[in-house]
Amino acid sequence: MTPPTVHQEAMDQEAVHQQTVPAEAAAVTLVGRSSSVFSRVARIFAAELAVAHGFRVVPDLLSREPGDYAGNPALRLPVLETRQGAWFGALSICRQLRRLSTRPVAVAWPEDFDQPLLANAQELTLQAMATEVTLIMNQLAGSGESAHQRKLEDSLLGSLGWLDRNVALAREALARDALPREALPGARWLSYLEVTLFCLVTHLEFRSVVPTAGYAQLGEFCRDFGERRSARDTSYRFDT
Ligand SMILES: N[C@@H](CCC(=O)N[C@@H](CS)C(=O)NCC(=O)O)C(=O)O
Repeated sequence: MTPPTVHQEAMDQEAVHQQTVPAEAAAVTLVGRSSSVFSRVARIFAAELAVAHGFRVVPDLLSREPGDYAGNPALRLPVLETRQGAWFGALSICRQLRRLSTRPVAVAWPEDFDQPLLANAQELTLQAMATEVTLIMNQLAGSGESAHQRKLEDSLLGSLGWLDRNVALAREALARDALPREALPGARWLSYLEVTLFCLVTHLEFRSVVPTAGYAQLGEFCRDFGERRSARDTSYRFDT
């Protein structure tokens, strides 16, 4: 069976958002920022999985008070507050959102990747996100130029180049091996890889960290993934 087109998928997403959510999910609060790359990963998962949640903004990224990060001693966001307790970090949050959801959504997680192409795509995406955060935080804190700063920039550009060369193949492999979409008639699917990659590339644009126009394949991927309602509804913006 031919996988649904992006347009069909976008229509499916309308249905996702209309679905009633479990009562337990109403007591869920995401602590993050609308401008944060890792927070957007969690927000997209929550939208795709139709998990209702509150949103609380962390006002100051330079705060050294764990209480400002819902108790996360690593002083990082996002955090998901639930009746069970607080979940630190985007991956754990997305897994918990999956557990809270009643939507029949097939999800490919990082540990599902048993071939180097997909495993490396995931690793380079997550590392690029972490590197980008460090570059932004250095800028925010007013740290000057250093050899390490230049290495971080090389790392980010090298990873983006690799991802641009491999994103099309990786998506094919994802659909064929990790998330056989043709075997999921009428179902929805989601991969941590695609969500994180989309959040990364669009965040690099949003924060003007590096020019992204030269990464044609990544641009094409973002246009395609960006048609999902979950992506449209979570555009980056600075909280007031
Ligand atoms: N491992 C964490 C990383 C989260 C992260 O780095 N978040 C950024 C915001 S997007 C942050 O808290 N930055 C503050 C800092 O670096 O001090 C995750 O996967 O969620």
